[in-house]
Amino acid sequence: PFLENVVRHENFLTGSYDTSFIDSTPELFEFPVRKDRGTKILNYLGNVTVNGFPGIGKQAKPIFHPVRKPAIDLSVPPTYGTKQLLDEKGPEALVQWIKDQKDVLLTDTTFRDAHQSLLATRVRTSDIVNIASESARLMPDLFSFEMWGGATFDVAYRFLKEDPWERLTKLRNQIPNVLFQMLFRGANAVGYSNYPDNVIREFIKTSAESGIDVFRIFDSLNWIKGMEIAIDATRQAGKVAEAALCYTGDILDDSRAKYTVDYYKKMAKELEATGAHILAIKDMAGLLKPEAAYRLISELKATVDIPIHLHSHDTSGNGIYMYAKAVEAGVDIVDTALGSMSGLTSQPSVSSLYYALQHGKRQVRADVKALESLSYYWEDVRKYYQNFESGMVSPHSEVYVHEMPGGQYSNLQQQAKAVGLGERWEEVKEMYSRVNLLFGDVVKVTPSSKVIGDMALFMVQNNLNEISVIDRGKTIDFPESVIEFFEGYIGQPYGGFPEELQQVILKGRKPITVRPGELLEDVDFEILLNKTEELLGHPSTMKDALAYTLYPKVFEEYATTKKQFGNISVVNTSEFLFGMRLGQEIEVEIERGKTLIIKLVSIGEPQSDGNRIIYFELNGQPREIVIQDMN
Ligand code: 3PY
Ligand code: ZN
Repeated sequence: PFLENVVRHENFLTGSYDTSFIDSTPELFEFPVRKDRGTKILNYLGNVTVNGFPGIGKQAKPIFHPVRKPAIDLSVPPTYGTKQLLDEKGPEALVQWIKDQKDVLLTDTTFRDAHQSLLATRVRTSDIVNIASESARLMPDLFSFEMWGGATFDVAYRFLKEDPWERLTKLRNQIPNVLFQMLFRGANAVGYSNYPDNVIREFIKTSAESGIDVFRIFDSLNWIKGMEIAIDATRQAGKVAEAALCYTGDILDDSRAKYTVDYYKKMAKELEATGAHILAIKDMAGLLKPEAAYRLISELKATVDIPIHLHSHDTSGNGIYMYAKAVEAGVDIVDTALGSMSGLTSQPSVSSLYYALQHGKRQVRADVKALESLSYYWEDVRKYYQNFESGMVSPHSEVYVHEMPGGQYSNLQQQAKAVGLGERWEEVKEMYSRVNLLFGDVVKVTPSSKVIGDMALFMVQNNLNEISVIDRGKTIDFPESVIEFFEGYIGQPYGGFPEELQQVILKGRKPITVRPGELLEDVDFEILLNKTEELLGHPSTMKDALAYTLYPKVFEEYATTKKQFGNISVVNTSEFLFGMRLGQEIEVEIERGKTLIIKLVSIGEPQSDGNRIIYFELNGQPREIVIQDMN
């Protein structure tokens, strides 16, 4: 706008300006709110009011009360924490500090896995940023905030139509004192298939520069080759490489002989040798039972020298008991969520763990009252997202049978609804465990869990079973993700692929046995930068280029929506998801100090072409918007 103002100014046009021109012409600095920003937001609001939000549909807008926030003095800076320790002294010193702690340390997952697991990852940046400054001050003793990665990257572009990199930047600005941790799927980055090595390296480098400190790196088949590049890139960025072994099966069950204590010990040793600063036990489904946790952690402690960080999900209801046993066995860090965002498919509750360990040998270092005050905020925010709840209201010990990751449960359920299988959810879950055995009992975590989920949906939808899949397989078009899996493009499963099934699915195609990254050509970021610039209609960055590489179609749709509706991340969640009520007036701050006052006056009847005219007032001026009624 500044340049536009300059070139249109009459002194500029007539050439009669000198060096004091800018100083003496203050009106150049008054940038009008470009008219189309308001129109675009009205278009969004009109559209969601008439057509509803994907996954919610059109329904009466619920009444939401203002969220409760802890009343604290934000002018007092947050106290020194792990972030400063890492920045000042480096990863090795941080590792030593972890080992020196007597108390058990915590990672809070409320900003990432908790809502990925309870609310299909739908929590928006504005709702997280709104409590960030308070969180920095009320949880300074945390080891880390897990606040990025996993599904949050994809879902931000795909459903929330916002830029996940902005979430990282905004949170980093408000939380200067605690480490930021992300979940990284090894060679699959934050996507669902392997990417070229230069994509993995560039993603880690850019994320590290943007504020991520701890990279929890895993491979969805526990294939260490799939993790090596990411571990190396993290170390090169001077950040903390937390390499994970994914826990599946049951080490105490002799009838599940595939994944034994020795299997995990061997993997842990290899990860340590590969350069891990910390070993994570990623119990993504919550299958680790209390006695098994005690045994596994005791043995791993005797096997590796690096600290152990335990991640789990409370689906079975045994989470706190299990964590207590892990603490007894010497685990260094565990993952918890704030009370109102904990339990069930999410992590165990931080305050429950606090009380469980209170006055014991190893305790949780936290201000439990402060935790409760933050939990009230999330109790209120969670209500906005009620339509994305899985419907699970009590512990499901059946997780020990289906073994579905907590982060997948509500997402797969949404996927099942989307393909018309919402009513057959019980069957889908049962099929999920059958597909696992059909595929040779694999580690199930994104993306291998998505392959199992896609196949389970496909088999239920097409009334297939273990026998007909083979018998009729030659004429069946299997889901793309299943074909890729059997081709070896997400890595090699422990124990290999079931051969007969592999042949049926691949129909003559040859599977690969090497690391896919060895075959995939590096991407040319120059080309991708140009492409994303063209899509967005403004200069793009490496962040855009990376997002486009991982999700070309999703990014294209995101760019189209952005052109159509502008930056809709500024709209409050109640309006973003449910639109407006007739007569309602709202304020939308489109940038600091620039607020639109929007009133929905009336909604016209549908016309013969299906369009409706929506009558708004924008800053007191009447405005009409035409919306296609899709109902
Ligand atoms: C993810 O990869 O998104 C996960 O949460 C795996 O547990
Ligand atoms: Zn998880």
